[in-house]
Amino acid sequence: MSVANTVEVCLLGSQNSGKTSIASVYANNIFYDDHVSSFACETYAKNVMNKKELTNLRIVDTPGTASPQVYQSAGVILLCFSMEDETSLKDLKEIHSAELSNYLKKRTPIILVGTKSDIKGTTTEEIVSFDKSLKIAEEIRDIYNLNVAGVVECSAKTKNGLNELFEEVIRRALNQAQPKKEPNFTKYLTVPKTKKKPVFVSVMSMSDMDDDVSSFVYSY
Ligand SMILES: Nc1nc2c(ncn2[C@@H]2O[C@H](COP(=O)(O)OP(=O)(O)OP(=O)(O)O)[C@@H](O)[C@H]2O)c(=O)[nH]1
Ligand SMILES: [Mg+2]
Repeated sequence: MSVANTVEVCLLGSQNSGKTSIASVYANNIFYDDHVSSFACETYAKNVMNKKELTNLRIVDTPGTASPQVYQSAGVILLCFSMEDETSLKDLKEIHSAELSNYLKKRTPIILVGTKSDIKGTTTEEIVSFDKSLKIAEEIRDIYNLNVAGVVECSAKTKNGLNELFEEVIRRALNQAQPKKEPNFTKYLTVPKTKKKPVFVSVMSMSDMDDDVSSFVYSY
């Protein structure tokens, strides 16, 4: 089966927020317990079935921030925070969104991703609640007029919520209809009205691609 379309998604967020783990587990099924800080952007790729068509998903993992060219070309942006570290959530508002509002010229859909959801119930430390992350998501949407689609909680360690996250990424990138019922670890926001036209990722034919190579990684 040939690839019907390509979707690029960019992972941003503080150090240690679990970006590489999300990309590595979803694309290659590999989870590392040790934290090895990323120093450069790295792109993971995976072919995913979506509505009986093959979508080539390119997941751009960053060291936390990236030059505008990197996220400007993405069809969806994932702003990641660790559910065990409230500062990483605040950083999304104070650092990452402030930068996006300056350099992101398109209405790219943005999803806040609460990572490490498996720690719920395993620690006495306070973890970031869904309500808290939703409040920040709404603030980012309203203060910076960014196209914040919602919040998804997931775990790279247990894979809980990971498929749903990337299904949502593909739906948003290709502007497909949302499911009628949200999973209970997901909350979508109402998108503010804007005069700007929405920009969607280009849908291209990649029939010459080797379908057997469903997952690979390269750096730049
Ligand atoms: N319990 C748990 N730990 C996780 C999960 N995801 C990542 N971690 C751990 O969190 C640490 C950081 O994960 P990374 O994926 O390297 O984080 P990162 O955001 O890429 O970090 P930088 O590259 O430094 O920005 C590692 O020790 C991971 O094992 C998760 O879902 N659950
Ligand atoms: Mg990393």
